[in-house]
Amino acid sequence: MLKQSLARVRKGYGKKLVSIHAWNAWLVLFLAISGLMLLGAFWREWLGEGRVWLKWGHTLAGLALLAPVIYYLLLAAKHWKRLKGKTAQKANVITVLTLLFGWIVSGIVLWQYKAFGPRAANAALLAHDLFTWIGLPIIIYHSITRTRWLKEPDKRSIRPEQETKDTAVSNGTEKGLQHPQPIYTRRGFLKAAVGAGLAVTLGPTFVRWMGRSLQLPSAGESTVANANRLLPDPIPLPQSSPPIGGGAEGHFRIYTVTDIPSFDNSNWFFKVDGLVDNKLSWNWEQFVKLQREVQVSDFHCITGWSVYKNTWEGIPLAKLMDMADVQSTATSVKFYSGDGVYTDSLTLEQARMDDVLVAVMHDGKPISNELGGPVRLIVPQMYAYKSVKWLNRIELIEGDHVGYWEQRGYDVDAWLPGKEKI
Ligand SMILES: Nc1nc2c(c(=O)[nH]1)N[C@H]1C(S)=C(S)[C@@H](COP(=O)(O)O)O[C@H]1N2
Ligand SMILES: [Mo]
Repeated sequence: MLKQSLARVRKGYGKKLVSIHAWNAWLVLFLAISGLMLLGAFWREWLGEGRVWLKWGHTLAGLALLAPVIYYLLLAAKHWKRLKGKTAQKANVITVLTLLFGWIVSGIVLWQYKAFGPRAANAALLAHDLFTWIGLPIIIYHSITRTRWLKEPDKRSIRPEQETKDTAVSNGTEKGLQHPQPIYTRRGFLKAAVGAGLAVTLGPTFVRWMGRSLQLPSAGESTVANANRLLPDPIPLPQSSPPIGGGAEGHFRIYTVTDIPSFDNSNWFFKVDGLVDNKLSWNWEQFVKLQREVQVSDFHCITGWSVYKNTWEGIPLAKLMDMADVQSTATSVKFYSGDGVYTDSLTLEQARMDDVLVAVMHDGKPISNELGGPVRLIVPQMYAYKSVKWLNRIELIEGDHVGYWEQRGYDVDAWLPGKEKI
């Protein structure tokens, strides 16, 4: 009697482990694919605003991952006992728990980036990426080795019931030797995982690798290449070259919502118009003659990366506004990108902050087309989605304009934590 009921309890517990494992596996698969898609520049262009939804899905799935993890932890003591002597499987459990813990904690910091601030978000992004590059191969390896274990049920640590060869044989069928229940789902899972995983990871990486390897050997340094052809080159001020900030620390991830545009003297212009008494328009030769200033500032993206100590050289936005003679009815400044799609805005008061810069040079060099050159906006006290790349038009307007990413879910309040909101 006692033996029987014990067996029943064990059986129920084994089933629980199997379903925890299955849930965990599917969630991790979804998280891996969506995470890699969020990371890849290739998908960023391809997804467009779908990216915001994907990011939400990724965040929600990450939070949902807490359920199987907590459920497992409740059963862990029991499972651990059953793994007595099975060192490899114990190591596997610890590895998986460490990975999940690392992903979840860093993921929560990235999700709540404003509460934690840029420094913590930088560390969390690094950890999140690191866990991914270490964890993904481990998980792929684990899935593949498990297919081998399928054929040897004794070696598996998670089973719906404590099946032994004896009972299987006593079933009288050969099938009984294998594991009838989870084998199909696991096979299906594996096929989906390997297929989708390979397509998503290798596809775009391969495409990018191809693109890069056909260009410069040092294409990792994205600032080297500049497809813009604008002459004459701007001559850096002494504070820019060598840069008074000592050179930027960190790497820009290249973001765009269109193909990356490039410009030359024939198609580049810059305008200030709208509610102004004095509409302004320049071509490149005229624009490089405008008097510039130099500033050192940090640059923070809400996805967790930052570039510190950038030495930017450009024209303070307030100066351009003064030159244009802003009318009293104007309340906001709208910024247009030469990509034809991206826009953003600041209130008049924000636009007049003395560190808002229409930048032409970075660390003493022209801003490359990939990084938004020849001219991009820099708003150091706000998250970088305000820093419109390929800026070519400034319009003074009455009322608000909701920018590209703000229309798609980014906070209208882009202020960095700790900045005084005006
Ligand atoms: N035209 C344009 N400007 C843009 C963006 C964009 O996609 N298109 N992305 C914004 C975001 S979210 C960030 S973090 C920075 C990234 O700048 P980078 O590509 O030079 O690293 O540019 C901002 N300005
Ligand atoms: Mo960003």
